[in-house]
Amino acid sequence: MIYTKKIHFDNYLLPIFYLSVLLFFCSCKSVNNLSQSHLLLVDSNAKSQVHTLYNKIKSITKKGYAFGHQDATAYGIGWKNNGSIYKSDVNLVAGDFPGVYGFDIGHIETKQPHNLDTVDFKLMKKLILKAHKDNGIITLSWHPNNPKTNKSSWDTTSTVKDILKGGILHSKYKEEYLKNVAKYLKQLNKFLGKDVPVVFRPFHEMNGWWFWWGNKSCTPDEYKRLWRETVTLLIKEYNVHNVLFMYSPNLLNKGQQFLDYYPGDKYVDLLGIDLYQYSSDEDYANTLKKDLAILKKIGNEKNMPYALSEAGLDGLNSSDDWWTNVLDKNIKDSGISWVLLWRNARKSHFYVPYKNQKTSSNFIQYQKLPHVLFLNDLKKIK
Ligand code: BMA
Repeated sequence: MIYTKKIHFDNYLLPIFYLSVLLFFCSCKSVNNLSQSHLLLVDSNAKSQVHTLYNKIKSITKKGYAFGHQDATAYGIGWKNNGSIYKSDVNLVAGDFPGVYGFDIGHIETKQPHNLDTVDFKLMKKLILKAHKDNGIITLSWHPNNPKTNKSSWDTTSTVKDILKGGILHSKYKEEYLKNVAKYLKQLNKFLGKDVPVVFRPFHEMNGWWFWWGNKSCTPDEYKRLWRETVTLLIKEYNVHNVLFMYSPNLLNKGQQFLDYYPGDKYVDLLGIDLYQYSSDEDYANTLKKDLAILKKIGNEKNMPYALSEAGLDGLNSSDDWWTNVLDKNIKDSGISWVLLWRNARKSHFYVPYKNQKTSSNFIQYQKLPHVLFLNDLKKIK
């Protein structure tokens, strides 16, 4: 009797048991889906090199963060690359090249031979390929002219709504601007016959007022549509498949949220923020701490890598130990994959020391920190 009853009990429980197992696995899957949502890239047809780059960007944070410099190998203080030299102020001072290379493709949209800062596009392509060959990471910003006025990025004439689908300037944006951008991105394919993967960071600092895609010139909704249409056209219409897409606002002013202009997880692979020093070291330390904590929280929630996409102090005229005591101290625990210092244009506009600049010996110490990864360190990360 007891035996019979037990059999009966088991038979009765069996379907419940299977159902529970099923429910358990389903719930695991949804948790998994959440935490792994960004194993999926924006571009479902991204080349395998793009996946490799994405994994590398994620792996960096296990060791520290990479050091990057805008236009590192294109020019420096007192020199300009004419195609026959390969150097960088970073290397001249500290003996190693940056791990991350920023370039800007502003003016490619109108087929100019060189970008807005006079870097020849053919040379830029060579420098991108060389950086990639050396195991560096490439990130491209874009300062396009205002398509309504043909003036610079800083011409804040309201234009975004006109270049969206249905707008009077849409065909100019699509057929001219984006077609030329796509053409250039697709030309980055000459390394061992394979496409060079890059991080593309268009329409940055949108929460500031100074660009035609900024907060005084378009609404958040128009901005998000611009982003989505741009990404979709590049991938679907122009078959660009060597790109990761990075969303990067500027410093968050009072009342601003990091995600105010965010176009959605389906359209973004990585997050960034641009934070410059405009006043005291102490103020900058606070800015870095505050905004990088926000970036870290959102990056972790979204399971997306993130970077300090632009940073620095123009002219490096504060403390001599700015590199270790201001920059590194306030970013080293933030979980960023890299910091990109802005360009060394001239002695009145530079972000990385040249020989004998007053922070150069501290920069050498900074380069030696084990968690700050320059090119030789980055070569070891797969
Ligand atoms: C700014 C300045 C400009 C430059 C622009 C795009 O911060 O460096 O001189 O044209 O970036 O690189």
